[in-house]
Amino acid sequence: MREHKIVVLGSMGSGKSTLVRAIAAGAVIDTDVHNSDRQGADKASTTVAMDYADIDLPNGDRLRLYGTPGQQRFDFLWPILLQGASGVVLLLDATRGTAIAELEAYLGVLLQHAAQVPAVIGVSRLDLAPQFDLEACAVRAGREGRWLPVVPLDARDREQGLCLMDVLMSEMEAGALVAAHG
Ligand SMILES: Nc1nc2c(ncn2[C@@H]2O[C@H](COP(=O)(O)OP(=O)(O)OP(=O)(O)O)[C@@H](O)[C@H]2O)c(=O)[nH]1
Ligand SMILES: [Mg+2]
Repeated sequence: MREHKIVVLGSMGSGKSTLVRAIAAGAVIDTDVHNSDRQGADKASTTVAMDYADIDLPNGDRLRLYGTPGQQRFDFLWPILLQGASGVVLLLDATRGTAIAELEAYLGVLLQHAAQVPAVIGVSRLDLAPQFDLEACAVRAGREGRWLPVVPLDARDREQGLCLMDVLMSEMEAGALVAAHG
């Protein structure tokens, strides 16, 4: 059986905890508390350490899924959680005017702490921001020396979450092939 450590990064309120819960369909450990940072994101709770779930995939593989806390004051945890990761999901909140700048910042985090780790960009909350420029996002994601897929999704929807994982697993398989054959 193959196990994959997958880490979900992204700004506060982008839906990291929601995605982990949706994919795990219930069996989740989370560390969410009452949210006092309403400036960061206007929602009831926020993650202070991580979300965690074990997911058995139909193909027999197991995902160990970690959601990071989005608040900037927890940025020291991101590299710790990224250690040993075999894949990364970078979640962007389409409703934030600063989404592309945030993408830029998180790509920097990846470059510094997980440069070789396969990654995909998920864009959430698009139903609330239909004017969001996915094209600009894809262009920025392609300037990284490697091409990162951009996948729009509703983080609350299990099927869409699993689709995102499928894209990531394909990236991981492609990465493994390249590593094996140069
Ligand atoms: N309308 C809509 N809501 C969404 C979508 N994806 C996520 N949400 C909602 O957005 C909010 C995201 O909250 P969380 O999952 O707590 O976000 P987080 O990234 O874990 O935030 P922190 O832990 O604070 O960093 C939740 O209320 C979700 O229900 C989407 O595609 N559309
Ligand atoms: Mg969270």
